[in-house]
Amino acid sequence: MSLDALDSSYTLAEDAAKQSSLQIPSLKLTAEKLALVIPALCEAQNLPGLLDRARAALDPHGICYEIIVVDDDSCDGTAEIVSAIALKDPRVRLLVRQGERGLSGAILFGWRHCDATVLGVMDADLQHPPELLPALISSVLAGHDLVIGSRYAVGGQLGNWNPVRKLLSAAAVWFTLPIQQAGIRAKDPMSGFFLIRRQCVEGILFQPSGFKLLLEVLVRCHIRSVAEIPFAFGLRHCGTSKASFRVGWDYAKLLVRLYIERFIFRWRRV
Ligand SMILES: Nc1nc2c(ncn2[C@@H]2O[C@H](COP(=O)(O)OP(=O)(O)OP(=O)(O)O)[C@@H](O)[C@H]2O)c(=O)[nH]1
Ligand SMILES: [Mg+2]
Repeated sequence: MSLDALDSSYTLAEDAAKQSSLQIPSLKLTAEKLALVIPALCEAQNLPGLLDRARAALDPHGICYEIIVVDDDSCDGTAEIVSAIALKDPRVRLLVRQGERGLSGAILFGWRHCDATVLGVMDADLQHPPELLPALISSVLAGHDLVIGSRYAVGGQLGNWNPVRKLLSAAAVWFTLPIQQAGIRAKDPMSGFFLIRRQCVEGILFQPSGFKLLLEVLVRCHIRSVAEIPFAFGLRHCGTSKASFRVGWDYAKLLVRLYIERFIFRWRRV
């Protein structure tokens, strides 16, 4: 799936808190716009609080933005709740996909259905602090193509994970190191919280069924510079996790595919 196929109780890590209070250039003045996609599957209880906090974080900075919730036809009233909010605030939009599933596909769907110059994503379950958004935008406007809310950057935290999950996560990150592009290697290539310049993802083919879009971005896109801003990964506020054995299996398949692309196809072209 390529973008040009269509029209177009957390605590902020100290550094991040400092950065989020920075004065940032107005996106209005720079003719730029942020589209923040929130992929959602049965997140009705989390979204009102998240949307309130995201708007409260962005509004004081005069940023031109829209928040797009991409719901895969959840049956818990997610669409109804977001529609009611969107009726009162046109900067909030709801897109519903029917008969489709897949986190990466949902994000790409939202990005394709907007005209923003800066594209972003964050989870719906409040594990990603919306108060970090101004710092992320500031960093994009300062010249970085990709800015990641990072659990592994100095000052970031993984949260209340058990040691086995921490170990698996660290191993999963380690396996990405050989395939990430030299010079722009990220410490947290599996974060679901990042902003990227639109031109970096246009024309790139991604795997819509995947759960780790950022890794594909880091491997496949032409990115000149990456910044990571630390944050403390929170606990899921309400609802249930969609991470499953299947997600782990899909991740393993994605890694194999990226390794093949990186080392075998490239080798053959030589
Ligand atoms: N639209 C859509 N959203 C999805 C899908 N799968 C997951 N999501 C959303 O993607 C985000 C990440 O999913 P989570 O279940 O929180 O995954 P996780 O954060 O890795 O796992 P936990 O730490 O256990 O919460 C959440 O906002 C989900 O609602 C999907 O198939 N379609
Ligand atoms: Mg989550």
